[in-house]
Amino acid sequence: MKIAVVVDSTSYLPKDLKKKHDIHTIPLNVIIGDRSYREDEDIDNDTFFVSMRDRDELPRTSQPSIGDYILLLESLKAEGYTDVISVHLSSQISGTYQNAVAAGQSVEGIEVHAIDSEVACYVQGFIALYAAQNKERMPLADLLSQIDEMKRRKNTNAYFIVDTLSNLQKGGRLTNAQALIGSMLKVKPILHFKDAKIVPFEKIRTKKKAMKRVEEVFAEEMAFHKGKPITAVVIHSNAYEEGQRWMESLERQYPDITFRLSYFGPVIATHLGEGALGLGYTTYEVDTT
Ligand code: MYR
Repeated sequence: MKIAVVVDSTSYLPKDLKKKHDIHTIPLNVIIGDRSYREDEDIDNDTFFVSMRDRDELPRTSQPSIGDYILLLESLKAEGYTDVISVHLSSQISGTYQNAVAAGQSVEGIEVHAIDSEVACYVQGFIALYAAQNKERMPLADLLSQIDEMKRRKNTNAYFIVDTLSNLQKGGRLTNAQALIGSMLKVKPILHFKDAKIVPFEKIRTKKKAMKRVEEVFAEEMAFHKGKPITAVVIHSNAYEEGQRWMESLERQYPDITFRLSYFGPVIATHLGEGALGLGYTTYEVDTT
């Protein structure tokens, strides 16, 4: 048995880290005007944010096609892989996971174990890292059941704050959007994933207070998980300095926790807009160096 680990581009794990752990990537696409770009390959963050600002209409996004996925599986099979653990953003916000399952069913000789991370971004990346770092250390069935446990009981969790709900609403990725928008126009909502869907956690008046509230919830969850090897991540949408300051302040409060700074790339930033911030963590040991 030879196991490959695949993650889609929305994990935004650094290229070097993926290389170190032999993690393969399948890109999602962002469509600006009439051009489609494969995330991470055809467009970088700076170019994306400039184009988004320059246009009236929002970019669109799309999952990798089944055909793209089949090509990746064929090349992994040619390299001798027999199994693939394929980690994807939540199946309730993208068809990526479903396409991984469908592609797996149509290629003989390689088995795809598709994982619906039920989150996205670097937090989903934690699962891919855990899979890659343990695929030779434990039987596959045990690893898959550990991954399942990693998603439960807030062992891997995230909160995020957006400047406006408008992108999420236009892109149709907010559950019960119509009912919420009216009551949330003048607030900075804290959002999270529940049953793999994006739902509001709390409504707060200002971004500063929303960040403080996320810190309070984080503190409660860290107390609950006391003694576990936490790795946490601050994620920003084209707000590097704000993200960096938040991460440094958290590092001072939690000297025992490893913090990373990451970003919302083109596909996710299309739906969150600029200025969004996220804080996520896992209680499972992962090497992010
Ligand atoms: C597609 O077109 O298939 C991609 C759709 C992506 C929707 C993204 C919605 C926002 C996710 C926020 C994740 C925050 C994690 C901390």
